Amino acid sequence: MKCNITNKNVKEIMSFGKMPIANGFLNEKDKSNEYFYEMTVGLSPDLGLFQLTNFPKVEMMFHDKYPFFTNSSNYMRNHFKEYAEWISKEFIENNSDKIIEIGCNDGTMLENFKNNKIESLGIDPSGNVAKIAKDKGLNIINSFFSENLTDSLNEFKSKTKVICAANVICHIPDLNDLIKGIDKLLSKKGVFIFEEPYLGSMINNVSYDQIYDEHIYIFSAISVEKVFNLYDFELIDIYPQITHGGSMRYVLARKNEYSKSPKVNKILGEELKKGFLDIDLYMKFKLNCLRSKERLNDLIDLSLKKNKRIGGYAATSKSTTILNFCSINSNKIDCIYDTTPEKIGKLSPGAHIPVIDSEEFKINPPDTCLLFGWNHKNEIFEKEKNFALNGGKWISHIENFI
Ligand code: DWN
Repeated sequence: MKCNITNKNVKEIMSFGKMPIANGFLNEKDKSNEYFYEMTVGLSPDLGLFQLTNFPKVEMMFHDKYPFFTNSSNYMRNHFKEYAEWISKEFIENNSDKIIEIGCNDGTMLENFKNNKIESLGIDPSGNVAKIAKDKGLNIINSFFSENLTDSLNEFKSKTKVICAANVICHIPDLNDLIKGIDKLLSKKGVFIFEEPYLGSMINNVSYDQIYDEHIYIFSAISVEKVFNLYDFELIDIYPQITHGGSMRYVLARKNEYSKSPKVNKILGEELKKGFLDIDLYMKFKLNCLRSKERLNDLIDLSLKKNKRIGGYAATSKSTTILNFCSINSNKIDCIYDTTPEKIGKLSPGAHIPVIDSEEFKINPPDTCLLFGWNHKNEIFEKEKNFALNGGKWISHIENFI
């Protein structure tokens, strides 16, 4: 599939090679039928939008067996509680205000609005996670968000004060359709708030593992401002976040309805100065990715030469990019420890490394452990503090991270 808002003049930056579905954890018997696509990224210079230049059909990524659950991290649960409290404080004025969350997953964010007595709606295309949210008593539609869908949402049309999302908007290929749908739902003073892994953090950390099929775009303030400007929306505020290794929260509203925070122009200016519209920046990123691949393979080979047993920690979507880009398989990494029942007992996509229950990590830890859930470092290190105390060595694909 191609991105429709941006596919004109996209300049190719690099290929990460053949990639499977990032969350396509599979059974032994399905190995021979595994789907792969060529994962290439590019930049649309007009919009400064960093994006995949092709990716699998959305139905292959989001379905009734989607194995990511927002509540799998204590830290993130708390983050969403604070996010919801902040939205209520800043934007909810009275009980007649309505809120919609696009990509509500298991309802971790939306349940925080239950006590507000405002009308809320969650929309998610993955049936299994949507069911968990429904079972919490939330108002949920199991569907992809689209302009068409808004035709069935009469009670929310032009009446919604807040549409929010977290780590979701970059999953939606058709940004034209998305914004048209948002436009139909928001009230005159309505705001669209979303947060996502931030392009600037990805470039700084060389955390190329943020790039995988679900992350069709890696946004910056410049690209968000430019894309939404096309539909008469503007960026009115912006809040850097530490989640997911460096994210950004964007607040958008119809043009001239709110005054603009000075932070917006400050961050836009900084991005321009750093060269976010300049292909050279991304060519340097490419070189850094290639160097990072070499460094990680050297680290792993060094451990193997010393007869160390290597494991991976957290079977994240991101790990699929690292393992497949760096050609690391079960000859090098024994297993990946994870908490998700839907992943345990399966093989990692492409690399086919067995995923096992993270409880095993306490009983029979490896000598060296590659931290795939690096964005959850504090939570994981606290939980697994005995590993390092007993001589275990954490490693990461991100230089100077551990
Ligand atoms: O955007 C997305 C983000 C928000 O979540 C999605 N496209 C999919 C998913 O990406 P991810 O899989 O890289 O997310 P996380 O939150 O970095 O990792 C979640 C995985 O880590 C789960 O499989 C559970 C595992 N985990 C664990 O085993 N032990 C996580 C924690 C915190 C732990 O202590």
